[in-house]
This record gives sequence, C-alpha cells and structure tokens, in this order.
Amino acid sequence: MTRRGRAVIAALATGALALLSGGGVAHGGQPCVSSTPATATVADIPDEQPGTLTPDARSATLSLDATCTLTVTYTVATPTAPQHFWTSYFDTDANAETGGQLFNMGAEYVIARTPGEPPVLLRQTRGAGSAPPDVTLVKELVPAGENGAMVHLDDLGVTPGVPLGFQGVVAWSDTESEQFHPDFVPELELAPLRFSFTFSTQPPAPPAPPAPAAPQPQPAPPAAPLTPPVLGQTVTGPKATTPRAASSPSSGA
Ligand SMILES: [Ca+2]
Ligand SMILES: [Ca+2]
Repeated sequence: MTRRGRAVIAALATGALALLSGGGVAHGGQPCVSSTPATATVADIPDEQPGTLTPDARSATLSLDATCTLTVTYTVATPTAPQHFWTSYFDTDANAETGGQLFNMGAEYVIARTPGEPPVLLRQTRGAGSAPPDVTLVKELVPAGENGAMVHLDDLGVTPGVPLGFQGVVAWSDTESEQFHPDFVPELELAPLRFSFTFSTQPPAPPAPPAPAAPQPQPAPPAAPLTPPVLGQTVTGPKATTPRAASSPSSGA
C-alpha cells in the first residue's frame, strides 16, 4: 500500500485529507500528568466470514497505563497481508453530533494503520449537512506490536470524567479496485465500547521535607579537678586585732 496508506485510504473513504500536522488538543490547556491503569477488551466472533478476503479480528483491547498513554491493539487470526488496514474511531466528547458521522458515533479522532507503516492519528470535524468530514493528519504514533498503536491522552483531547467511545475496524482494502472487506469490533449491531477511565492534570504534591532531627543531649563537661592547697603558701588576710583592755581611770584623790 504505502503512499501514506493510499492517503489513509482516501481520507477514510470519503473525506478530504489535509496533510497538516497539528498538536494534540489538551484538556482545557491542562496536560495529563498521571492516569489510573485500566483495560477493556471487546471480543469478536471468530471466523465469521470464512473463504473471503476479510481478515478475522478476534478482539480489540484498550489499555491505559499510569502515565497517560492509551494503547489500542487487535488480535487478528488472519496472517497479515499488504492490503490489511485497521482503523480505530474515538468519540472523545461523548457527543454523537460532533466529529465524523460514520457509524453514527461522532468520532473526533481516528487511529489508522497499514502494514509496514507507522500508525497515524487523524482528526475529524463534522462536515456541513451530510458532507463527509474534514480529516486532518495530526501525527505519527508509536506502534504497539503488529496490530497496535500508542497515543497520549493529550493528543486525544479527552476530558476528565468523559468516557471514550470506541469502534474498531479490521479490513482488507484496495483503493484501486475499490474493494473493502471489514470485520467490525464490536459488531455494528452493538453499541460502541464506552471506555471509562480517570486521569489527573494536577502534579502530585511534593514529598514533605524530613522533620528536623531532635537535638542530641550533649555530654557534661568534665568536672574541674580539685586544686589541693600548696604547701608553704602563705594565706594573707586582715590581721586579727585583739581589743585592748580598757584602762581603768586612776583613782586619785
Ligand atoms: Ca471476527
Ligand atoms: Ca463526538
């Protein structure tokens, strides 16, 4: 395939692809600092289209780690072929009226991957009326195995407390012959997965400084040695006086 996944499968089949690189949309300007690990898996029917070109997806898993990275992976029973193409649609505001209207789920973001190429993150904005969405290439993502990708929550512009809507598609696709054979995870008769998760935009409080050590009792200074009197030392001081006996007046007559 390549040629950027045939322009990401002709802008996801219908929309126009703007090859503009844009940053993610942070959550009210507050980046994700930490997240609570969570995992959700959607099992799919095995081998429901035998003898066809359709690859057989067996499950899709969303897994959030503690540092705001969401990983989406597919288990695919069919050996990888160059025409394979998988897409993950995310409704990030729990509003079916915003974002692309495919599957009637209102997906703001799509992660797409073709064999031999890095996964890419695309943003969809709803077209006017029934027009297809405008599709913008946001960035390349880090692969996770052969059928997975990792995306930071900041790049999905999620909001605390708002679950992610998820719909996966694993397909055999050939834009030249216009053949498209998808296996949906979950099945389209079912509602898209709602992935609930929590994350924080507040940095953790710094650790409290250690308490000052209590003063240690100091040992008493050694007692001054007693000084023995020195022999021959003359002790001076005021001389004692002996009161003189009063003279009695002479009696003479
Ligand atoms: Ca299947
Ligand atoms: Ca939406």
